[in-house]
Amino acid sequence: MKPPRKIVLFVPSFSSLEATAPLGLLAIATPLLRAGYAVRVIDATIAPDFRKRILDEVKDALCLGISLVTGPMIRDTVEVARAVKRWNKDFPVILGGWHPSLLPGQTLEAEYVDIIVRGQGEESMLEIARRLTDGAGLEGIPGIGFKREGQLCLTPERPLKSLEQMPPKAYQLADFDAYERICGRRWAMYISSLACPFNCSYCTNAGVYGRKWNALPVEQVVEETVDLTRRYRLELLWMADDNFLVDLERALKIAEGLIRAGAQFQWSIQATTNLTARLTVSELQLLRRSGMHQICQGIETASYKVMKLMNKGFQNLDDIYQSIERCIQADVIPSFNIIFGHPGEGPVERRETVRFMMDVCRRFPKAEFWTNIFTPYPGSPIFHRSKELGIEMPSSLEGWVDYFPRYTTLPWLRGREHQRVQVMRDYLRIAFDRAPIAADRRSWLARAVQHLTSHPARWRLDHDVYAFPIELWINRKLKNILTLPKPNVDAKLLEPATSPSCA
Ligand code: B12
Ligand code: SF4
Repeated sequence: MKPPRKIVLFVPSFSSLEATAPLGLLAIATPLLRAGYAVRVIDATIAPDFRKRILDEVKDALCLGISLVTGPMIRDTVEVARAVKRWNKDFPVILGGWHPSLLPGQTLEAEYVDIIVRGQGEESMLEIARRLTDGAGLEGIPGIGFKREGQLCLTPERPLKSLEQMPPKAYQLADFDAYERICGRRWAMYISSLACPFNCSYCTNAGVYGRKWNALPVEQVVEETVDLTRRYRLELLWMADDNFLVDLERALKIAEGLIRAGAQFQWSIQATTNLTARLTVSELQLLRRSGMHQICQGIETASYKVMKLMNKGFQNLDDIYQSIERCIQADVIPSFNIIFGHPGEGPVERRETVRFMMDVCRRFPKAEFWTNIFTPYPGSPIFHRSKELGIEMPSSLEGWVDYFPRYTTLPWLRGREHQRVQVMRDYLRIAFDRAPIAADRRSWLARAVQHLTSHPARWRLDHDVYAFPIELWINRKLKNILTLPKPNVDAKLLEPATSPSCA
């Protein structure tokens, strides 16, 4: 009997309503399709019956590939892999993506994992598929790990390829109608450059991409993005590049190209604060005219002491203020990420950050902030200090399920202080309005309550008082009354309950 030529690819839910096609799987699908394999992509976000579908699809398939990052995605990964192994213990289960790339050995140790792929997966996955088809061993394929007679074998790293050398992603496999039903907006991610020249303490980027920034040519970006948005009627593209503005001239040329091509879509980027601060108002206006409406920047802290500890010496608050002013003038939303609880951040430094956020939001109501709690990821520069910091590393793949920046507890931020930070984060959420990618489906009543509660929330944040958080309670009650679509894995449900009486 001929070996099957179908490959099933699964991506667990991202715990987010901001649903769109998983680029990692679309990337590895192209070489497989070109080699004549049939590819089924099953995304838990849009397929509530994903367990059943996977078990149906694997019956006449060659292998199952799963894409995952550290955190709650591991829960579905383990469940699905175990279920497949119960059906057929010899059916190959392959894990790829950031978690297996950063912790290859430990991931491969799981009894339900046969193969892991480290780093870029396009060529590795194809080579694995070919060997499985031929019934051959996996020796000699760089960048993978597999088991041989119960022993773990990790092959040497696969040299990184530039983005230009990679095939286009198989967007045709994505069911954009289904994503739109969940998210309320029709959008996709697009990658125009790879890696980042910086090396922030908490970031895993350098661990995988080695700070070797490289980018697609301007013409290709313009052509592909215009085609993609027209073909699938997308209203928004999120450039998931780690740092879109590394080459400013290129960024401006992309904007010019999109204007010339009559592009009709909105797009947003991620970039560091220092590179964003280089943009003049007229450059920002050019980008805005081309559709770029938002720049997401990881400021992470407003304390210079913590910035230094984060390896973010390139940031300057005065520059950031001026840059926000220019963005607003050009009608570009400056959006910022904040990390609370980085080692070295105590209550004093946290207050500096909250005061900065309050000041920015009052002066520039269009600016927005998103907050997280520091999560020490394997592969990040700070991770080698985990022992000294008292962080216990989970000893198995399953142990990483709860590693999630929304509710991480740390040896120096736990108990009442952790609860206090969580309540503070909730107040920051209601104090100022922010626009997520997902369509805003709140009723007028929910909006009105948010508006009303924003005033006491601001007072609390100004005075650092979070006891008896009645406004949060009202907001939550309302959310429960109003039926909102829920992602399959709602990380919010995993959050430890916040005590109503923390001060
Ligand atoms: C877009 C994105 C998101 C989106 C995802 C939207 C979506 N629908 O896919 C959103 C906003 C939801 C998100 C959320 C989070 N993210 Co995120 N995200 C990214 C980002 C910027 C791009 C990912 C991407 O699509 N890349 C492009 C594709 C082509 O690359 P890729 O996924 O790496 O895939 C390649 C390889 O990994 C491999 N591969 C991938 N899957 C598979 C599967 C198989 C079988 C094989 C063989 C190979 C393979 O081959 C691919 C092609 O080379 C990355 C940073 C980055 N540079 O990748 C961070 C990143 C993945 N995110 C990260 C984090 C930490 C998070 C959050 C925890 C953030 C938060 N504060 O909550 C959450 C986690 C959500 C969850 N599920 O648990 C970290 C992950 C670190 C880690 N240890 O896993 C990254 C790496 C950022 C960073 N530099 O630290 N994220
Ligand atoms: S956090 Fe952002 S700026 Fe810092 S290294 Fe990672 S991708 Fe680069």
